[in-house]
Amino acid sequence: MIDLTLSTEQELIKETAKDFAEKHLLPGVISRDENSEFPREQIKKMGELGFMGMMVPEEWGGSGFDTLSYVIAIEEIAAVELATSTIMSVNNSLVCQVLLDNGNVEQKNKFLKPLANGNKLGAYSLSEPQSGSDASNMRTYAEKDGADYIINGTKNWVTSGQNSDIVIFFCLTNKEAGSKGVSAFVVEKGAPGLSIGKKEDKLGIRASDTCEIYFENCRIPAKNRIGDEGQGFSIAMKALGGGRIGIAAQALGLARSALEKSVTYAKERQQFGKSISQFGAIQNKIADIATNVDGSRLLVWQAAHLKDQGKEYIKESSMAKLFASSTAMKAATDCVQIHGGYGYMQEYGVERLMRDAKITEIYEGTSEIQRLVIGRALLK
Ligand code: COS
Repeated sequence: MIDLTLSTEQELIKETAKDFAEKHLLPGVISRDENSEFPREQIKKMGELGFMGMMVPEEWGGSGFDTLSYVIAIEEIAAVELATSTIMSVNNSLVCQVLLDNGNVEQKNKFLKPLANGNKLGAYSLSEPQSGSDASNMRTYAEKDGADYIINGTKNWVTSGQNSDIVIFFCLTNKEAGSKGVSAFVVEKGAPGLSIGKKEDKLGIRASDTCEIYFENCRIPAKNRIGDEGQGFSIAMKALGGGRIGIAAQALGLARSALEKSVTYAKERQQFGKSISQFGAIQNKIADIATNVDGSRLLVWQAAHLKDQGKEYIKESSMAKLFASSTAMKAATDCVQIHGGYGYMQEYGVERLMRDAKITEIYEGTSEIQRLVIGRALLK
């Protein structure tokens, strides 16, 4: 039986997230975007509401919700500020999830608890300047030295790189073994030899910080390795499989916001003596956005549901991300078009949607990589 009705608890999560977004995110959203200002107070409050470790059991500091509840919350946050939902998504589905699935008891106590209860913020670092889609082609290397590792290399595109307290990163422990030579580690800010680069000046999601991180003979204890040597690539990929459901939910939230703004404006705006909502050209755009928004939600919920059932969800996660991100980009572009000249101006809060939407087609795996994952799953 298919039942798409939300439970009472899920309705409450949706309402809480929506209410928070309208009261605490909406007021400063344009200025945070303009000034690339990190939503520090808002992230703190989201921690208090239990939104930073939603899928982590309560014993490890989280809220103990399922993936469906998580995507419902992400949709509401992203509908108001995509940048904030990015910070939330990375902390939840990449950082906390890696520690929950692969960390030992000591690592969970030390790192997971404060990340899940919102006292600390985490970053996830896989990419390097020469290795983006070809993720295993990394150069950063960890050399074993007694009870420590000494790390050298450069990572890039690290979300929350400047504002996080800890970074989960992936590097080689064996230079000859390809993806089997990758290991996962956690490093705390302030570790000797770790430095953080300047904040990148981005097209969109400007309130979230993105930067390079540098390891120069950075010494970290071997007990900071997550899982065994050589398991890192599989840990990274598994986390991204879940993370992509979160990105799809972000894209869905943004697309829904574009739909709502388009409907409101189309009804208000008068041209040629009538509301522009009466023109077929506008109706067609709005009908297409609405259909794709609902299609995106069904794909997002399907992937989340499969994950919650403990079933295989990698293909469905990539399908949700591929479809929802393309929907977000198209919906935001059409929303600007419906608003005409006003849509192009910053103060109407519509041009930001178009700038923000683009990243959902790129990060946590480009649309081309999602097609590769879907194709491989179908043709194996
Ligand atoms: N879960 C667990 N293990 C996985 C996995 C997954 N989802 N996907 C791959 N692996 C494992 C494979 O099983 C394989 O191990 P075996 O050799 O034992 O079978 C190993 O990892 C290498 O996999 P594969 O041969 O498929 O690696 P490729 O180099 O072909 O890369 C893609 C696969 C392209 C899918 C991967 O590199 C990728 O997702 N790239 C995009 C990275 C990305 O999203 N970056 C965003 C940065 S984070 S903002």
